[in-house]
Amino acid sequence: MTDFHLRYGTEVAQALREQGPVVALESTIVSHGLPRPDNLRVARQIEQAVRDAGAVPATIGMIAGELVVGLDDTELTRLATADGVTKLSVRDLAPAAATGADGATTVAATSAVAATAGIGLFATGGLGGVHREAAQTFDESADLVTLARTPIAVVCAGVKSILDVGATLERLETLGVSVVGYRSRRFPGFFVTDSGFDLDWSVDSPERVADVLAARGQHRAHHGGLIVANPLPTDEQLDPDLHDRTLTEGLALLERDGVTGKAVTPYLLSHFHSATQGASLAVNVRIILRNADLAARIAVAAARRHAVAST
Ligand code: PSU
Ligand code: MN
Repeated sequence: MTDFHLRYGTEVAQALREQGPVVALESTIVSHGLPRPDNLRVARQIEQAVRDAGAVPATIGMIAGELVVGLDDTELTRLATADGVTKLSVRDLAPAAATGADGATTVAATSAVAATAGIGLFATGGLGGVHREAAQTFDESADLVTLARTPIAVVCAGVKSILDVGATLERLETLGVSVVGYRSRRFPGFFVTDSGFDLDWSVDSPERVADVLAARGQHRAHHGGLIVANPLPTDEQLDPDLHDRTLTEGLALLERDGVTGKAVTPYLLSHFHSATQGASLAVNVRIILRNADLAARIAVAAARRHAVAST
């Protein structure tokens, strides 16, 4: 992944020059994943969570055809509030750049751009994955295949529970993407703490994650991503019964309205937020803030390690 023209925010450019801790953030959760007007406030809070933990946030998105690593507040506001902001996966970057579009980058596109920029950590809410009807629809997020070839660590609360979690984990195995639980041997279920699936690996501090990253850097055969799966504490999750009811309902509505393709994820998330009267939104925000904090602490540990190694 090279050759995109990138414009850097001033603070991000400086941090990268100094090899300081930087955390990439995606913009699709802002434009398409969270309802207005909360989305802009939350986008700012996510950046603040990264700063509070000692790293520099680099929210990535496209402004008038230009990919920006480290959107400023005006640009962030534009992606959060303007009409006609396109959801950009990796395959959309070239056509969007050529047509001068405003766009928000998904996990896939953000990972690709961040890795090109030399950023090793990325925080989001939940990854895309294999959809429940994938055996018929072939709907599998480009997040998975992109992580297979992109050297980046993504801190997330697993994959959205709207997906087929078991199939997603199988695909991650096939694609060679490492998955480690943060202080847990269970794969998180995004809104809920436990997806019901086991993990082979668990790490219990930012320093130990930095160890994994350093080990991976020494294995040149492994160029893919690392997923750091950070579950919500059980007392902060969405009530699992409410979750299951809302999901069943949402999947039925999806079929009724004939929603397919890239509209599926935003549709289901927005159903959750309205059907739970904001309860899922509060949980979603907690997830992202916790992940931003953990990613920043890992970035700090990795930068410290690097500084020690080069003295
Ligand atoms: N997780 C969330 N909210 C989101 C997304 C993930 O909690 O809005 C977005 C991410 O940008 C992810 C994308 O990359 O949804 C996946 O979309 P798709 O399934 O169309 O690949
Ligand atoms: Mn899809």
